[in-house]
Amino acid sequence: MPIPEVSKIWMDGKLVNWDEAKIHILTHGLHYGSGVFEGIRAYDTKEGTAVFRLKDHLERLFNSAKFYRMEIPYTLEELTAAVKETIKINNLKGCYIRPIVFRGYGEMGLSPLESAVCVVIACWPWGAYLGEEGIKKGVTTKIVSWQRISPKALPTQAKATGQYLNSILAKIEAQDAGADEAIMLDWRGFVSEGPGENIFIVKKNKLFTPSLECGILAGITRDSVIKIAGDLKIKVEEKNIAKEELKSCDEAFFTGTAVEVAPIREIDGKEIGKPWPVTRKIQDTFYSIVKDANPKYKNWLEFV
Ligand code: PY5
Repeated sequence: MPIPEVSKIWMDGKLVNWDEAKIHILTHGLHYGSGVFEGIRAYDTKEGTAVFRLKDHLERLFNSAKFYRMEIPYTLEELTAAVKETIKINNLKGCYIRPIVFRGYGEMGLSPLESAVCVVIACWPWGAYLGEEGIKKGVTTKIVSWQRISPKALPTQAKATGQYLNSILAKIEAQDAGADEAIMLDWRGFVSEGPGENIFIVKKNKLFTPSLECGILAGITRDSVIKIAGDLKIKVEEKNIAKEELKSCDEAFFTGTAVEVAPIREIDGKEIGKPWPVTRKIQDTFYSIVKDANPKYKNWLEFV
């Protein structure tokens, strides 16, 4: 689906017209994937537009940048203000926000240190990543043959653009098999995550999710779900999950900013989960936070 155009994009401190938000073809980040980014959502809550866990996302952006020795030439407070400004200027209520920090035009060698660090913030309206149907009726998945990048090859906790080639291959393999989304195993064969989302399974009313050593991105939605489950008195364990445990679970669901909380309906052609009693409890609480500004979790909302 094409990106719905809005009016302005924030580029290195200036608001530029959507059509003029361009970079040089010899940008380092384009050639080598030397960039880091975030995916954030703002929601049209009943108390106004609010960005979900903005500070946590921006902190992760700064942390990702550190791995690649990129010094972001703005403070966290400045980027917070820039995100809000970009939402406001575009008259957006609920939207997806994509800050990206990348090595710009300068050198063509692999050493990135001489290339400028560029910062861009774009936002646009973006519906459910795996479709509204997916949120309601669950998504189909395939356990793909591509392994999730190993923490020995790349810092898996960094959200870096180049790392997403791994996710792209996984996504294509799943789509070719007719599935909505991929599930990747880690370098040891344990369950890791989806191309752009974390995974949880439910077994006997308890939640299990791969631990950080499984090469996953430390998702902010994952963290939110762990806290929500705790409040709902549902036990959560982070551990190594074998492929067989995944396939024989009672329920499973994805979490992520783009995907939100999406039940899994099928794994490798086998139906699972319906009617997702535990998943629905988590999902309902999540949406009560982001849509109705559930007072208990209000500190997760940054009002614009
Ligand atoms: N794992 C990977 C590899 C991700 O890319 C993402 C987020 C997550 C997990 C979930 O993290 P969080 O809950 O912090 O969002 N993916 C991006 C997103 O905006 C990009 C998806 C296309 O959801």
